[in-house]
Amino acid sequence: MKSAVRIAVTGAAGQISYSLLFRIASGDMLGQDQPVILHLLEIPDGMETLNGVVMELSDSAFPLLESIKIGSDARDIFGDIDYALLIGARPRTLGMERKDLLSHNAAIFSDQGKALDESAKREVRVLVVGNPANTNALIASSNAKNLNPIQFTAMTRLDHNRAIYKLAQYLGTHCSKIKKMSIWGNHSATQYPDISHVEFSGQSAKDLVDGEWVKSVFVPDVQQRGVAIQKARGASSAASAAAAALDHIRSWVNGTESGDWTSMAIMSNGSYGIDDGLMCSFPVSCRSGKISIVPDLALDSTSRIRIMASVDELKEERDAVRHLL
Ligand code: NAX
Repeated sequence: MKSAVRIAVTGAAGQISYSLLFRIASGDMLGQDQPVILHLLEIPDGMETLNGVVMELSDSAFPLLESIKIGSDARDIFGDIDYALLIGARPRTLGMERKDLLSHNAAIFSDQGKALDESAKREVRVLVVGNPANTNALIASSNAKNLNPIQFTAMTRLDHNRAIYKLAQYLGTHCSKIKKMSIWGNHSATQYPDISHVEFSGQSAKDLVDGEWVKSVFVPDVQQRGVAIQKARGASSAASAAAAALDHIRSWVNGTESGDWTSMAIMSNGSYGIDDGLMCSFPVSCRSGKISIVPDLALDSTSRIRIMASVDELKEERDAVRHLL
């Protein structure tokens, strides 16, 4: 057996965590030979609920779950961790402006970035899920002065998986047959799900789909899928978000399959004309724990316009929190 790794999860009493924690503990994230120690962060108001979650985790008697630590002090909870899944965030409440949401969460993620810098292992890998995820990841990374920005990512894997499902359904095939989907930009309604490079059974998907369907059904439905789920369930996506978080970490650690790639928001290095230093979603491949933006993809003018519209939103978000960077 390997020695245990320490995984911090914030917002541990929330909806996403309620699905995620049990799957991490059962080996779905890092494999059946990898024991885990959970470090769970909640705000004081969430501690009672978290105690209940810990009881259920304990009662599951997971063979891989070595121990659980809980608390409200990020510096303590992030001590010596190998992974940080930053899920906890202030939700947008009725009447709250986007800029208010940004500033509430900016304060949380600047503090958590500093706490990671002070307490986590030097090679910690960070996934930000809490919204606005891209900008929260940018803030956390900027405040972790001694950690490399490449250790920080934000989640667009749920959008990626949604796009795969939508296209597979249209083509009458299974999700596993769809390769090289891309999500560009922000994890928001401006994101650009891009089928330009998708391969399906050795063929280019672009040649098999109606351009009008892509424009008026595929793109808006993927962009608005979260809202559709919220309406149907009366609550936002939780289990599928947890599944996407597991996929994200697995791809990062184990690598993307040859002949395929995935989507992650990572720090831009100027690729595709996207400003250096923005936390933007790109098609990426992972090898030996390293994430690389897929190079040299041809982008038509429609794709460029859509990508840049989302990048403009990322710039606005960055400018609104510049004092914290
Ligand atoms: P919940 O409201 O169920 O849970 C959030 C939890 O975070 C609560 O228990 C709260 O007490 C805790 N929390 C708040 N501030 C905290 C802090 N400073 N430190 C530690 N814990 C804190 O939300 P849930 O449905 O679990 O969603 C969590 C976040 O994920 C939200 O911001 C949501 O918008 C975002 N999402 C992001 C997705 C993505 O693809 N990137 C998709 C799903 C989801 O919408």
